[in-house]
Formats: sequence, C-alpha cells, structure tokens
Amino acid sequence: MPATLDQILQIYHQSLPDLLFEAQEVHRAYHNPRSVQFCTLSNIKTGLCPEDCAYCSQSVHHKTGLESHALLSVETVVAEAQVAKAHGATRFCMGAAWREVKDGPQFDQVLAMVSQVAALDIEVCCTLGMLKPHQAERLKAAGLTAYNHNLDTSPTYYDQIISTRTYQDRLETIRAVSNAGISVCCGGIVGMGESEQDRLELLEVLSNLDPTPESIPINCLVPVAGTPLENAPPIDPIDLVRLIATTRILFPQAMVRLSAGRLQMSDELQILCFLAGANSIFTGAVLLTTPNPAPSQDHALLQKLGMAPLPLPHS
Ligand code: SAM
Ligand code: DTB
Ligand code: SF4
Repeated sequence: MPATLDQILQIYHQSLPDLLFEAQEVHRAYHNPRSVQFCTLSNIKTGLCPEDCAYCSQSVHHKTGLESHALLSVETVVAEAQVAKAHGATRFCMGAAWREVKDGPQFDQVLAMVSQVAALDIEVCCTLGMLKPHQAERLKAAGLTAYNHNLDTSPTYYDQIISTRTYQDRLETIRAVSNAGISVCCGGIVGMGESEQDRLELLEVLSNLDPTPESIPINCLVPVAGTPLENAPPIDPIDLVRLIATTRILFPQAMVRLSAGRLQMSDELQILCFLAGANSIFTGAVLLTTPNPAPSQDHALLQKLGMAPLPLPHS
C-alpha cells in the first residue's frame, strides 16, 4: 500500500528509540541483521555530461577539474568486476556520465560488459541515464539485474537541482526499466539544501511506484569544489538515521544502501545507520569520482561488529 505523507511524517517523528525499534523489527523480519551487501562501482565513462545536476562532478556545466575519460574497454571493466568479487562484492554497478543511452556501438559495448559481468555470477547493475523501452529490453536480455535511476529529491525541489530534465523524464525511464522486468534501484541525495519535507516527499513518491524499488540508495552529498552545491550544509546525522529507519519501515523488503558520503561519517554514525536498517554499502576506494573508505576499513568495521558481507544467495 502506498504511504501518504502524513503516515510518513508520523513514522519519522516518533521518538528515536521507538523509531529504531520499529525499524529493527521490520529489518529482522525480512533480512539477516548481521549481513551487509557490498556493492562496487565502476565509472565506465567519466565526465563531460551534458546534464547540469548541481551536485555532480561530471557535468560539463561545472568547472570541477575532473579529467574526462571515454568509454572503458570490456576487458578493463570485467577485470574490475573480478577484483570487486574477490573483495566480497556481490553486486557490481557500472555508471556512465551520459544524459541518455544512444543506440550504436557504445551501447553494444555496454551490453557486452553486462553479459560478461553477469557470467561472473554476481548481480549486475547499470546507471547510464535515460533509457527507452527497447534499450531496457536489450539490457535485460544481456543479463542485467538492476538499473539505478535516482529521483534524488522531492518533485518540487527537483528544478532547484537540475534544469536539463524533468522529474517526469526520470519516472518514464523507471517505468521502462520495470516493464522490461529489470529490478529498479532508485533513491536520493540528502544535504543539498532540501527540507525535511522534501526528503519525506521523495519517500512518498517511491512508495507510489508500482512495483516499489527493490533497492534504495541514500546518498549524502559529497560536496565537490566547482559545483553549485560545494558549500551546501550537511544533513544532521540524527536526521539521516531517522530517514534510513523510515525508509526501512516503508520498504521492508528493499535493500537500503548507505551510499555516498561514508568517508565523512564516524563509525558510530554508520553503526546507527545499520541498526536503522541500512543493509548495503558501496565498497572500493573511489565511488565514481569521489573518495570512499578503504575496503580494509570496511571489513575491519564489520568484523568489530560481528557482522559480515552478504554472501551470494546460493553460496
Ligand atoms: N548519469 C547517470 C544518472 O544521472 O542517472 C548515472 C550516474 S550519476 C553520477 C548516479 C547518481 O550518483 C546520481 O543520480 C546521484 O544520485 C549520485 N551522485 C552524483 N554525484 C553525487 C555527489 N556529489 N554526492 C552524492 N551523490 C551523488
Ligand atoms: C547511487 O545512488 N550512488 C552511487 C550509485 N548510485 C551510482 C554513486 C555515488 C556517486 C558519488 C559521487 C561521485 O563519486 O562522483
Ligand atoms: Fe550527468 Fe548523471 Fe552527473 Fe547528472 S548525475 S551530471 S546525469 S553524470
């Protein structure tokens, strides 16, 4: 059942002990509370993106000093996926700084990457910008598990962040992805100057998707010098914990991914996020273009907590 904004506000504004208890109850009914899925990113095409997303280092509209790179070879990406798997990742996500997918040799190359990474027996995800229905179908046929396409924030705050596409454009790609039978990964970013209501309205939109996303990344803005958001105020850590717990309660079966911004978090904050129901992190020393905790640090943190990376379902 889709949730109303009032219901979401009620969940979110409980006392923290009650909120965390409810989130734990839901979490334990659907997931192993000792497991965290490791997901590793590969930036298969870097920079010179025509979109103007105010948070992004890769937009051609911002002077961030990022060095651009053409589409990587299939061999390079498959080798990265092998290393990721050896380090405990069971999901590999390929990101491209594109506004949309165009049919042609570059898309064919991505399809080859998808099928060869799928052959490694890990989950394969892509985030390539907007897709048309036939492109989603080709990705599905190549073996794609999931497609990441974030709505980022509320419908009303969206045009403060991005002017080169609309919320509706995003929703259409998400529809094409789920119609093709691909699992939808869709979440947002906090710390972009949005209000609490914007964050909760994003959850309301997600809860009205049919089907609801199987994977919900919650990113904390990594401020990048040269972007319009370089000085945006970070989210209050307790508000982040509340948001994650609320997400867990609204989407019991989803993977809730504590995504960008972990380098700026203390171990204690990450632990609270796990207790609130986050059950996945991105591992590897870089996300797409920004730094991330060293894999050894993530393994050490989980070990200290008596937790472990989520194994492959059949292993
Ligand atoms: N171009 C594709 C798109 O926008 O869908 C895929 C790549 S894009 C970099 C993937 C996601 O990363 C964005 O939707 C956004 O939510 C997140 N992201 C980008 N820059 C970020 C930053 N500086 N801090 C936190 N999250 C960020
Ligand atoms: C998502 O929601 N977060 C990941 C993944 N999906 C593609 C990307 C985070 C990118 C952080 C900024 C950067 O490294 O450029
Ligand atoms: Fe391009 Fe994606 Fe960055 Fe937006 S978030 S500028 S679409 S790479």
